[in-house]
Amino acid sequence: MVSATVGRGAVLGAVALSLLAVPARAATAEPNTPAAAVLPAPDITGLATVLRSALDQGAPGALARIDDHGETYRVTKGVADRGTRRAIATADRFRVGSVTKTFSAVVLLQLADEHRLALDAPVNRYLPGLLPDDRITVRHLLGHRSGLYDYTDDMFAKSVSGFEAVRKKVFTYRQLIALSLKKPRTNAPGAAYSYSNTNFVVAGLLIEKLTGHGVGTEYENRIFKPLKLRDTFYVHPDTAIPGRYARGYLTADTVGAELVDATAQTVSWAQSAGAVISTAKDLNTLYSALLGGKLLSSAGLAEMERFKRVTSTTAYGLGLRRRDLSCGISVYGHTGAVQGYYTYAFATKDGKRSLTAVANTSNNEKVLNTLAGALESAFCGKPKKLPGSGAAKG
Ligand code: REY
Repeated sequence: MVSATVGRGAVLGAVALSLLAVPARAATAEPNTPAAAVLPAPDITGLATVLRSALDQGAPGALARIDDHGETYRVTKGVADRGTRRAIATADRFRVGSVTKTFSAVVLLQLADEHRLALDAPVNRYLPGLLPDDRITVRHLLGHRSGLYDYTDDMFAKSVSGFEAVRKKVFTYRQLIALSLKKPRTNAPGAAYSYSNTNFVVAGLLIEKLTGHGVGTEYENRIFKPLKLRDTFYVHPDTAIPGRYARGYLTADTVGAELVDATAQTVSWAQSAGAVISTAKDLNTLYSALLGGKLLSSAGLAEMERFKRVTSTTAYGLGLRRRDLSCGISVYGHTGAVQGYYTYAFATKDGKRSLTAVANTSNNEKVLNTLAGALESAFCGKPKKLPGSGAAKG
């Protein structure tokens, strides 16, 4: 059930894999990381170990794909389907969760590029009376600084029963926003970062208001089609993933309880905050194109990349995360957590190396934290030997 593939589909063992690591290529140094003049070769053996650990911690399957300057690395472990035991494949589609937020931010930043939207204008200018505070701007939404309470905190306080209560429901954006507004704001507009799906639900409503189209149409015309993302879909409120996909398994809150097959759902509780379906290849293409300047003007991309620190190793721009890795390299992308799927999709600043790693379970912090190790393997390469433990000099 274990397979690891490199390049154009050869199936190789772990030993052969380590011999095949491509030589390090020169890459643009990150402005904030002068030591990172050369991007280390990806550590494919390390990546396989990360995915194996995710399985040991409860994920039925895990996949990773790296696209690096035209070279592709694929690693998989475990199954796409616990019933049939079909092995998971890197081409399997899955629910990307909040990676959707990058798609929504790109649409709004393109509208800003087209002078149809001002980032610092109050949301209420475009949607009169929607929000209870005229000071909340579009930029606050996209940077999670509006203070709008995240209604999913209540909705999924109990993971399985919360999910079952909404899996077939169809919400309007306004119904979701009303759920948020029942609760006090978490901070004054602009005062602090507080991650909230509500921000990107308002973003969806704004896209609809400004364009006269649903977000699916705008994603399609502005992103899916131009980038030829043929495995990327927005099917809301359909509950099925089209074509070949990995099934997603939600971990119950009770230790030892059976996993819940969460594959079929409307994802209406998230919509423009989390309902896109895609593949590892397409997400790598998305971030390569975005960071390579193919989706936004350079001014628009610069707005997206105005990062504000969240933790010592993470920062948030506009619908875009930054993670600062142990080797001093920073990567840019988004994470996703929707019932049954965890996703990490990140790329280097120039977009020339990208990684998507997925586990087909969720509500399992161990798996989530383990999967973050895929970023280290993909972008930092093999861990450096400790001084004194070999030939490497400290
Ligand atoms: C929703 C609950 C998490 C997931 C969320 N996802 O905000 C957005 C994202 C779209 O960031 C669920 N967790 C799980 C629970 C926790 O139910 N009690 O892990 O499947 O991607």
